Amino acid sequence: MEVKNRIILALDLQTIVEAMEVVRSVKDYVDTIKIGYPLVLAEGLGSISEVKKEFDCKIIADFKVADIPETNQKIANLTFKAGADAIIVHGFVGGDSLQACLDSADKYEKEVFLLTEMSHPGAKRFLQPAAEDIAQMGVDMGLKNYVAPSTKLNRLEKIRSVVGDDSFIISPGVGAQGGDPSKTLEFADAIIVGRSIYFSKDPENAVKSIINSIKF
Ligand code: OMP
Repeated sequence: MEVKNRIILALDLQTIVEAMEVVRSVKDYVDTIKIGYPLVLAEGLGSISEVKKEFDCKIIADFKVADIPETNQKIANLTFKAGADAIIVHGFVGGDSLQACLDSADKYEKEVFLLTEMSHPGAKRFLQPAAEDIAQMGVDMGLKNYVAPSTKLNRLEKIRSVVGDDSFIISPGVGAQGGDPSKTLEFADAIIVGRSIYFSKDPENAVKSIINSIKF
């Protein structure tokens, strides 16, 4: 997936009006937007197509899908039908559950991102010990897209070594959770940024200063 300026906006606002306002102010710099439960549960699945139609951007649906294969497939089908270009899927539920999402993505010609390890401190207990195995499962199943944390650079580096340089890693946790854009981009292909942009008084300026801080 091509990501303009290597920045993905996490649009975790809870009204479509606020969400549209933020996207409008950053649209010259950002062409890939992650929409997840906060906006969709507040405003409906239609938010995906609304944002996409207005700004002609790519949408990654962050539904962290983690169910049995049959349910995963329904979730993925509905998500792609709603206009998402990609979906984020958990790996800890196993290969059959992941495969169901890959099958759906194939059918709709869309993409799957596999979540390996997470950015928050609590992920250390259960997810961290399994993360490399999850990433390896992705490699074995031919997956190209991964999510790995910017807040734990040694772990991000490790995941990169498992999935290889040809894989595409997007990395959340930059800004509000303490991750650094430049350091993250040494190992990731794009950063995911939410609050530092949408809570800024001037989102356009916030994006510009992140771009300026990135040593390409
Ligand atoms: P901010 O912390 O506001 O920049 O937002 C980070 C975004 O990335 C939120 O939408 C999180 O749900 C998401 N995220 C993480 O923060 N950590 C992860 O490990 C994984 C994700 C994700 O899958 O996007």
